[in-house]
Amino acid sequence: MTTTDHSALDSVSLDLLTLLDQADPAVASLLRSEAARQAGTLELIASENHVSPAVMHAMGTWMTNKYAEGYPGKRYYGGCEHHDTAEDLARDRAKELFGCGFANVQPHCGANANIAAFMAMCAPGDRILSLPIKSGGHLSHGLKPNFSGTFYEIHDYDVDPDTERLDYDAIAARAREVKPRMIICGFSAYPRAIDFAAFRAIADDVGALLMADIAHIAGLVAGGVHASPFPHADVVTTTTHKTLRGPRGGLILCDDEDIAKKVDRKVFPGSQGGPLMHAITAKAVAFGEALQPDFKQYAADVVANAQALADALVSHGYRLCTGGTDNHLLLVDLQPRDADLTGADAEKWLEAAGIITNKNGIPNDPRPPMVTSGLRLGTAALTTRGLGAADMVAIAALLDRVMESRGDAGVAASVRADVQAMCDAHPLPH
Ligand code: DSN
Repeated sequence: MTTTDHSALDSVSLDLLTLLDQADPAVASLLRSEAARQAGTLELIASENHVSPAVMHAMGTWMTNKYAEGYPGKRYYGGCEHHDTAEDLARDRAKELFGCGFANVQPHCGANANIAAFMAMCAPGDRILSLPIKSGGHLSHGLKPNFSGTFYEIHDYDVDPDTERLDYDAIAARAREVKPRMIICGFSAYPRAIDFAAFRAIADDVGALLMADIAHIAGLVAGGVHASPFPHADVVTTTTHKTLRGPRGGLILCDDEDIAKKVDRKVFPGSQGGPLMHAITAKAVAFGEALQPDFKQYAADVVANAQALADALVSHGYRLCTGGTDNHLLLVDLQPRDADLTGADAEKWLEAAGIITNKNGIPNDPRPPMVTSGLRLGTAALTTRGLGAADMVAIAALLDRVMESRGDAGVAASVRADVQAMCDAHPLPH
């Protein structure tokens, strides 16, 4: 799709753009450009996806006009009748999806969900044991400038330096040394399955609470292709927009009634004001979609595509951290293929060819975070567009052509044409 070709847009989007052409041409123009960018590029960022038109348009409705501080039935504002219904729908669907007794759908994002979960489970200064960002963790699990690193005493566990996988015996030993109040599992750049039962055993051994941040794998858990953190974790946080394919936002889940009460208090009034009711409404729509039988097939296809992409990249001579993947993401170590190739270069060269990725540190990366020696790839968005295993083999070849040429402009243009053809054959959801 070019900036003037709207054949792949749904009718609501077309109406919106017509409206904005009059109301705000500058915004209409940038939205057209962004729609065209998404339609005409291959999205391999592991934390991104393409929502359905139903989810997208549920975000932009009358629900954005309302203050609804509080919770259904207990609001600080009048006129919340339909907002109560929307929030109850979202909560009930989230509970059904993840098989748990409690859901708070108000966190504005994953980091906010984590702030509220920390506040519910720990006191400032408590010891936390988590995987650092340099080894695949998330900044809200303890990075110094983040709230987590500022207000809590953070201790690290790490992946095994040889296998790059979690070593549960080593984590158990570390937990015995640190004696944390809470252990965090769930990661941003870890391509292997997480053994939540093993983490529970480690937590029980030292009397710690267990928090699982399943932001990346939530859709795989909902789709039944990754083990559930329930009944093992005391509290579960997630975003709603990655493999779960909902609107941007956060979600907190648990089973324990006392923890549930604390979570509600720490989301509102503890760390947020008015909930984003338009986003909550769209979460309800997305959870409804994830409860449909075809979402299980989607989740299985995401994992199958990641494995096909992994195998194809290995056949081109790339080394994958941990040797492969069990989930939706791969972490490519670029160094063995080309010692001078950085993640930053790869990201830039691939973008010029229409392939969108992100540079990512690998375990023990000698390069700084804005450079890196790694590239993180994910298959959630491509799978939404209906690309399959054969396409993953073709995409691996395109990635290699760009990398092999070290960003040559002619090669980028030729790959760009192949990317466009693939995109034209697989339009965005519409
Ligand atoms: N920034 C997200 C990611 O890309 O993994 C995590 O919040």
